[in-house]
Amino acid sequence: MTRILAAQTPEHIGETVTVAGWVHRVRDHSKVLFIDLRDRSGLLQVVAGGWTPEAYAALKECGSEDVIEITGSVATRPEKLINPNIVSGTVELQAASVTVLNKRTTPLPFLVDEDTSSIDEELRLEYRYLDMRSDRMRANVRARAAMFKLIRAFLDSKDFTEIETPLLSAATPEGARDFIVPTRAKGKFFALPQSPQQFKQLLMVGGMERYYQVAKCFRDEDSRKDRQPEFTQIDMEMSFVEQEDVISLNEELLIKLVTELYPEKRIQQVPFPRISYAEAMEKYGTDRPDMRENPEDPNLLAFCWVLDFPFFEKTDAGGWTFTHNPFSQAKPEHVEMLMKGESIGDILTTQYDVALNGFEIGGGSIRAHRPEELRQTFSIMGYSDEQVEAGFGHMLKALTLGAPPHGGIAWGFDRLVMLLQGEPNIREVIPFAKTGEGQDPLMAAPSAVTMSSLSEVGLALLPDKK
Ligand code: AMO
Repeated sequence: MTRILAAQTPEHIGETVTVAGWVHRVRDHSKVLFIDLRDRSGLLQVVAGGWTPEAYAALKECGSEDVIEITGSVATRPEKLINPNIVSGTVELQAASVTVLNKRTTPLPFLVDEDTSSIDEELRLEYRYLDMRSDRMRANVRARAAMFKLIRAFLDSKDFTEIETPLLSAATPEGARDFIVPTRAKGKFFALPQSPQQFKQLLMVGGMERYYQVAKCFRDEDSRKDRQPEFTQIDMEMSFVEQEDVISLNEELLIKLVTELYPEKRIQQVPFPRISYAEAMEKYGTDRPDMRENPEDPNLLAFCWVLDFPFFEKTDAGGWTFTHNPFSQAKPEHVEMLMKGESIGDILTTQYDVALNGFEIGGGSIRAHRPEELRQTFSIMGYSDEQVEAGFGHMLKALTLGAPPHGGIAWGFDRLVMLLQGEPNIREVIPFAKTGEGQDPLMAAPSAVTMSSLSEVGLALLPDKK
């Protein structure tokens, strides 16, 4: 018989149906046995007793998290036994036959019929597939999917094209350390992308005009509550736009996301307030201000845009480096300063960041689409012509072959999900997250490789430092 879901059982009152799922809880009232069966739709109460001795005996053998299939008839519950807290609370299934599809034979490392947030996190990550059976974790995983769906529908409706860019490629500067991938071409390495920055700009040169991607990014930096070595961006780029176009499109999308998926939440101010970097630093002491009137309110969302960032900052060695993105354009009124290399510390960039409740959830800029501006940015940072050519010659060349004005943004998707789901860190909303130390306890990664794998890629390990 075709399987139906727990949530569908109220549509089948009086009928014989088959359901399948996990044993969530067993309540043994000596002569009557109740089992809460869990499937992807929720819970169903199953009952067996002396009137169906075989089903009763089979269910009596079942323990938490066994996977079972049950055929039985759907009966309405008396008014006073209706349970409004479960999807099938108006009915119960009277079991006639039970098949055990997979018996759980290992002791459960923790219970999943209750919230797991107080369980040791490393243990939860090692057994993430169990952790995910708990309500909260399942809701977090599904929230990501609901958001992807809405974001894709919105961007598709605005004539964007979803395009994948390579994971194996050359390094692009985003300010963190790269994860490098050795190859069989001895001494040659790929770098995993810190972001699709260069590719999305090249897509604009390629005439795609409006690109987006759910992009995996890799940054070898210390993890924090809002940082993982591997994370997800909603990345986009548009041609023939100015700062205002990118900001207003993203604001529209963020508002739509909240109103449709989180109707219980309130956005403090629409349009989102805008604040300059200088003012944010002065008033809030940070470039990702928490503007909430009442930080105690879990349903209050205070978005804001932070603008007018300095393009460059001093390095420890006394030179200059970019604050956000070397591919950005200076603010139009500061392009001349950039080109003359004057008052470098005062040059502002077209960078815009979007912050939410004190977290930076996205950032982008209008890009330098004229090669001489990009070249000048690298020269201010002290790159020699040879270094620029070697590192960015491909970008500079592309900008000489008909590059439209363009700009874009990337959202830190995991951070946004964390804030909307009310979680304290991004690991809670990443299906298979790494620990705070950047380890994956489930797959035991990173891990050693054999000497022969190393020698195939021309590597040998240095001896341990004494
Ligand atoms: P940026 O480096 O600001 O910009 O990254 C965009 C957003 O990604 C999020 N983020 C992270 N989330 C989790 N873990 C991390 N380690 C991590 N690092 C960054 C932040 C951040 O705002 N290419 C540019 C975008 C552009 O200019 O279009 C970029 O990557 O929320």
